[in-house]
Amino acid sequence: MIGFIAILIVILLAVIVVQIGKVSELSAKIRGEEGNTLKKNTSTAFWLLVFCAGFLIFCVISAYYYKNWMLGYGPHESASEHGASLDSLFNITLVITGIVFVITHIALFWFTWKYKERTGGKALFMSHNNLLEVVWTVIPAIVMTILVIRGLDTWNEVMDDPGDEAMEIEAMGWQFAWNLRYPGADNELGARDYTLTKPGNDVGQDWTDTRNLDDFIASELVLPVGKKVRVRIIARDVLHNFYLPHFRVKMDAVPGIPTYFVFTPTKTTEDYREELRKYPEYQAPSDPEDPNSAPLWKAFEYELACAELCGKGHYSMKKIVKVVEQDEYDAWLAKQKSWFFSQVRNTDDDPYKGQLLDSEISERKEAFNDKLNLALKSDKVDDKLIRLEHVEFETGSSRLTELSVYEIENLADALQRFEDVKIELGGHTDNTGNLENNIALSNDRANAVRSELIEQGIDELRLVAIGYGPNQPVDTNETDAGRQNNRRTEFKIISQ
Ligand SMILES: [Cu+2]
Repeated sequence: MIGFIAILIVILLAVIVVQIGKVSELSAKIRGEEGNTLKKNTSTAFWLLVFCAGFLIFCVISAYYYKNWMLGYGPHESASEHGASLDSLFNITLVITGIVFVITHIALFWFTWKYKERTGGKALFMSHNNLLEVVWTVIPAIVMTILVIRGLDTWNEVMDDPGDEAMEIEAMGWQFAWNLRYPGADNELGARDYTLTKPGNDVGQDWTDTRNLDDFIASELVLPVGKKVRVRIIARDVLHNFYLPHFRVKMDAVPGIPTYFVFTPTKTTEDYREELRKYPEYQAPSDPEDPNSAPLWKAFEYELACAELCGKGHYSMKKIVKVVEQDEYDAWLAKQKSWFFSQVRNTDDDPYKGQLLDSEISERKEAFNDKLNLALKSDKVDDKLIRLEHVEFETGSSRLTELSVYEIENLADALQRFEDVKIELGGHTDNTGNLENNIALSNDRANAVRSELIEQGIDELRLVAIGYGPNQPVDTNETDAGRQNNRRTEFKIISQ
């Protein structure tokens, strides 16, 4: 509404100015001062010259004034390896077009002065001028060729495929966010297929490809400094653009056409902040409303943006980018959770549901051995007791589930290594149902584990099995979770 009124006022003012102009023209006519137009033309031409000078000076001053906010200068020198060559390309273009800009503006306004109205002045008739035409065709052609060749050269350098030496990540643009996928421990991104895209599988990862299992989705783009990165760039819906301004990285994300960009970050976020710190512009508070907020240099973060106007939520595609030292990167990496193991494992989408994966088997074995080593080292009775977390039985029976065998194998393996160790296997139940039955069941279960160990070659004299029934609860029997916790098989090291 205010905007509308403002426009209305401007229009009305324009009408008034035009009317005043008409009135003064009429009055001049009445006074018979038509010779005045010559004078007026001269003064207009003069003021145009003044305007030209003012405009060019203003261009130079404003460029100088804002230089520390612009990419490519002062604190904003490129934070990537290839960025410097892109910047020099831009600078060469700026110098060439800058010279042309100044010359054409001076000529434009100078001509309004030189060819202002004169009494008896006559226009020159010229049908064409070969020399002039050759000059204004050849010079731009040469300049363009130089710029394009240098541009192609830089482009080839930037687009050079690094092969195996780079780490690879994937950025998928969608309305309205970025999905950042890292390859996990195997350093390889798993296969994807857009037809597999569904809630819970944003990227369409194919879980039958085991390279996918350790891939993780990161909430921020974190990169180690000095390491070459190849970003696979894809789009799920419309055109987006993967833009890292501080690294001079910019590439379209096109649905159906994978693109990529290779770059090496050379400055950590901290380095960049230290650079900004040297400039007075970045001492101002980062929140203009709050004078106590951190100064701009300290609040600085690299950012990933979408540089394609992709819809009404376009602005929200901003993500923070962190460039850190290798050890900090490794620490961050260790905290990331595989999407498969945290979101998909043992759901209906999991093709390995009901099986143990190799990585899980070795992980469990490691955890088991850690606990055992601790128990063997300790003098405390409590520490000698170890719960067989993954030994389970079918409901109400002493039949071991298929997957229980892995942990029993770990135990058998340990007993073979430590020949002097003798253990007591303890079966425990919750308190539902008949006490005698529970004791019998827990006894059967402890003995089932014992038999399995004997079968695996462990001397039966080293193994005692006892059924405790519900007599040694470790949790409440009032809740489902508590009862489940109480149903367990443990072993105790009785001598070593
Ligand atoms: Cu976008």
